[in-house]
Amino acid sequence: MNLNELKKSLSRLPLGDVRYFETIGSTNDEALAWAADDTPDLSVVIADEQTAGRGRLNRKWFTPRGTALAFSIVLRPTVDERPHLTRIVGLAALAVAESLRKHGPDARIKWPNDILIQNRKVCGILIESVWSGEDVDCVVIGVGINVLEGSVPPGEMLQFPATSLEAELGQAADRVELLRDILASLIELRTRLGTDEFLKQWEDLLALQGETVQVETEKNPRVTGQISGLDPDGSLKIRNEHGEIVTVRFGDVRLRPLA
Ligand code: BT5
Repeated sequence: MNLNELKKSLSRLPLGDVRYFETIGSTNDEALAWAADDTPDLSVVIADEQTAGRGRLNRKWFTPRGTALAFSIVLRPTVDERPHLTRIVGLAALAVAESLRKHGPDARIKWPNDILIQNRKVCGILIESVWSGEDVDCVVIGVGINVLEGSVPPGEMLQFPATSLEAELGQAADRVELLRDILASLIELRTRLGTDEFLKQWEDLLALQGETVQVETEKNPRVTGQISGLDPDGSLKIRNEHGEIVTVRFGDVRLRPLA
């Protein structure tokens, strides 16, 4: 992977600017700094290695050299998109899941921000927003995908089982092609961000449907039940043991199958 190859492969997409690093702390940090310098909508930062990759709540994201796809997109929401900001995590998750499904594996979205194959995490998404008063200035979408087996962290680092595309496909996917597919898919899905069709597409790809799951959030008590769908704002609806619908809002949510 290098900047020339990336620019060539991405040249037909209506992107802002593209930056590539062989090694970097975190592509999200770079994108946030770049966004403060007025970089245009759909600018992308890609790195071959991250030495300080971040998950939510500053958890670590493992990105060893040459094994993974790690990138961040600077999105500048339009006025029409602003009422739907909570759907942006769905936009990113759908773009990744749909692109991975073209390669074969049954990729599904573990709400809100993980992509699973065979119930193992193959991708994590980190969304960070920058506000100017009441208005959102930009949203940085960070995506980390385990491509080669070497990208999967050691078991003691994991709260949830992990996998890679190589392990699931029996061969490595081309990282540059995968990136192009994801960006193309995101650009197309974005035109439908506020529609019912978008919500339905997101719902259809949710993982763990039909299974009993447990959801823990920082603020709310633990909820056990089955996934029943999404609210229009993208919140998760769970039908609990009493048959009541409990809505789980975004935040630090931990969703897991109750084995
Ligand atoms: C996430 O957080 O899953 C979001 C990860 C986002 C990473 C991308 S890479 C490009 C961009 N730049 C960044 O600095 N970040 C973004 P969370 O749901 O909090 O999950 C973090 C947890 O996943 C960790 O505590 C580990 O248990 C586990 N983990 C770390 N690295 C992993 C990997 N490569 N594959 C699977 N699980 C991993």
